Amino acid sequence: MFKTKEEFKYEFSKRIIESYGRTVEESHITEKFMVLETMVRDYASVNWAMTKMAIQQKSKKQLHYFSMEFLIGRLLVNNMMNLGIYDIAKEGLADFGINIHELEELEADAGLGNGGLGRLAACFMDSLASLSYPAFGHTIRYDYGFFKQKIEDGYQVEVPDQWLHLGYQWEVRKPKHSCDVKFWGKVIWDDNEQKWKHVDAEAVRAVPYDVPVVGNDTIITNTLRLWKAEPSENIPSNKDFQQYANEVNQICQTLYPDDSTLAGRILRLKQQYFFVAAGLNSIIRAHLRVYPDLTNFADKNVIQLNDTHPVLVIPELMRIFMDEYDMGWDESWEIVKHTCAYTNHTILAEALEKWPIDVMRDLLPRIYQIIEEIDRRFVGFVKMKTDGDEEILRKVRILKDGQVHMANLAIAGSFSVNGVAALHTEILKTREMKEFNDLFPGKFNNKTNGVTHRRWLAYSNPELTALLHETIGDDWIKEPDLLSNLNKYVNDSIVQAKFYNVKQQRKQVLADYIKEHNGVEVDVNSIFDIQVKRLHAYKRQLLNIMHVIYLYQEMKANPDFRIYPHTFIFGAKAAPSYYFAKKVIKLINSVADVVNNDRDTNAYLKVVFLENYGVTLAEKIMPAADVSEQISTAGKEASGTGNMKFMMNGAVTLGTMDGANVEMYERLGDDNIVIFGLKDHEVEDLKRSNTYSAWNYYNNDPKIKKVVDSLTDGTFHQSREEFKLIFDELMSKNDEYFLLADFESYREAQAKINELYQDRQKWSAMCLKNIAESGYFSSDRTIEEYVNDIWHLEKVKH
Ligand code: B1H
Repeated sequence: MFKTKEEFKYEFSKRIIESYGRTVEESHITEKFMVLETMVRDYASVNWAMTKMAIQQKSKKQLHYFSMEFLIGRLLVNNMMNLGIYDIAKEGLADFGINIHELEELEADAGLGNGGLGRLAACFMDSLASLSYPAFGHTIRYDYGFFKQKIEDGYQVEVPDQWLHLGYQWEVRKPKHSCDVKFWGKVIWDDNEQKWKHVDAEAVRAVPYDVPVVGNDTIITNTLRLWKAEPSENIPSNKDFQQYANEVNQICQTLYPDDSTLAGRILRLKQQYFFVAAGLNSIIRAHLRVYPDLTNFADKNVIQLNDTHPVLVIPELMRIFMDEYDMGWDESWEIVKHTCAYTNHTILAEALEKWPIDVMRDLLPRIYQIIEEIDRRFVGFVKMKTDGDEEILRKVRILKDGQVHMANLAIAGSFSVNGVAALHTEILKTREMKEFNDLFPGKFNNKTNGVTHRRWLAYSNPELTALLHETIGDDWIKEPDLLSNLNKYVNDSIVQAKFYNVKQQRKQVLADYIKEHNGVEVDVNSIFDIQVKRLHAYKRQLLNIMHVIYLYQEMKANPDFRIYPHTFIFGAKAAPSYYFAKKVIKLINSVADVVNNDRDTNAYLKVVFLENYGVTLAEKIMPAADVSEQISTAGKEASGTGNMKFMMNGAVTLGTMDGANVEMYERLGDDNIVIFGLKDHEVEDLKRSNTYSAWNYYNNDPKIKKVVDSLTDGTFHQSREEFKLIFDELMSKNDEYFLLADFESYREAQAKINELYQDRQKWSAMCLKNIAESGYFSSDRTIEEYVNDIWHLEKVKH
């Protein structure tokens, strides 16, 4: 493998000639890109093979992270940097007259996920490899990732994400690890063999594509296994092949871009069982290549279930142990319970998965039968523990109301249940899952989320990284806690000035992007106030834009009222069927049109909606923010992870006491974060007492009335019907997420930001403090906690 620039150049030109029969100069830019990616993958392959051998030979326990989503984003720069070959490649390419950044831009953003949950899985894979822990990720190889968002006339339009267009150089197809997964059919008792048999089933071939997960400064290279569905060799006899093939191809066609409702029910359940069954099959076979039987399965494997989507792991493992390896129920159940751990990511009722019993019974007859037995035994256990308390039983049962309750199955069948931030876990333990917490003392635990500081700071913000290196050295890359060494420099005016410069540079990069993509000129001296995340009512992008409307109205009405110049920046995809969310996008764009073109105010106020927010765009946005908007209704955002990325890049959070904001506040204190709004218990009290009235706020606060009225009086759209849906959500439906209750406190918090920013030194000190305290929010810390409390892995050394 190449070690010097000259070796790199030799290898690069050799590969171009071998692959395309041309010289480097003659080759097309996509050919250069594909050869570079292949070279990096092959470079990683040596360590990859060694890692697999080391795990086998040293009989290490492995983690298997099952997730319907891995929002990995681009890998080229990340992998080259982690391998320490970025500079060699960059300079070698430059000698050929190739700008490495142009090649980087050709890589598709692998969007195999919706949002925070999928990006968390990707950050975890990076930390696991970088900390040298043996880990496998299992997911689906979707033909189309999360849709690309276009904005047309202010409306969101969804375009398919053809991420496999140029092929995916990172993946390696592994047909030898293929297996069949069975659907439909029926279950019969075989008297001869004395066991249950699944007959007349339809088989689907599962083929794995492995992607190397390259750690930073380690020889450990883990695997992300993407499962693809193909027609089996055992073609069903009762179906036309074309129809069968179409049905098979549908399984991996699209990611469900909907994290608010469950769509396409049967297909989604098929997806879940498909990758769960395939993944487990490969794990069992790998286990039996090293050990004589499955009795030590739980000692050598731990399976983390990323939300309820992969919870069929529990009954499927039972099926494998009992039906394929002749183990008894009790022995199988003990192993399953010691292997599986479950992470809960939300308390939103609509996201808690339930499957109609008849759907499950038809599609997965043997699995359903096993779930029935799990439920039957669980009912016995609960009755025994609670002296037959019917109310508790009703809450915790797995099968009820004609549905299979997946979270209940997950809790019953795993040894650990964790929430993703302290407040979220507390709410699970004391409110949402209280009965379970009483039944299983000690099973519930908290693992506050984190993000990889390598991608989100070191690689995406090289300017800030250089400043950190000259100020506190580079040990923080290995040990992110050492960012706290920056605490010594928070009040150092030279470091403050340098930080301010870095921030201005990064704001310029984003401003250039905005100019190019939105055609809007924004002032880098204005406050960049940014809210980027999925669009959802509880995340309250609407509160943000309502406050913008208020500022605009106030400046129009009162020539003495002027704010320090602000640029309010939004980025958010709405689920395609989520009409309210799509209307909020249209509202933001309509407000932007009016405000940006109003000469009375546009020196003070601009609004920008960035289209197609995703991992790659986030890498440009995070470094450029002055203010990070984290304004969900308290109790609703389980953790948030964007909040952490902003913090690491030196933005000040404007947030509610929700999710991980609470833990940021604990570290930063009142002086370095701006908190507003109702607390979780206050929201709960309001709900319980049934006293909240949106109309009271509307009638008693003229500012609120004026803003709300502007939704339907033609200010932002000629049709008064355009934003009626939003008006109704606030007024007729009594404002479920308490925007009006929090409006005044939000307005005051914004006014405070307006003041604070104008003291440049003080502001820079706040930003530096945020960076200094952000080490805690590295996913390296989160992973170490999972390892110590749940997974019990050992580091691998070759
Ligand atoms: C989170 C989801 C989610 N929580 C259902 N739940 C989905 C639910 O396709 N679906 O059906 C997809 C995703 N995603 C997020 O997880 C939380 O809202 C964030 O607060 C949290 O930071 C993130 C990671 O834990």
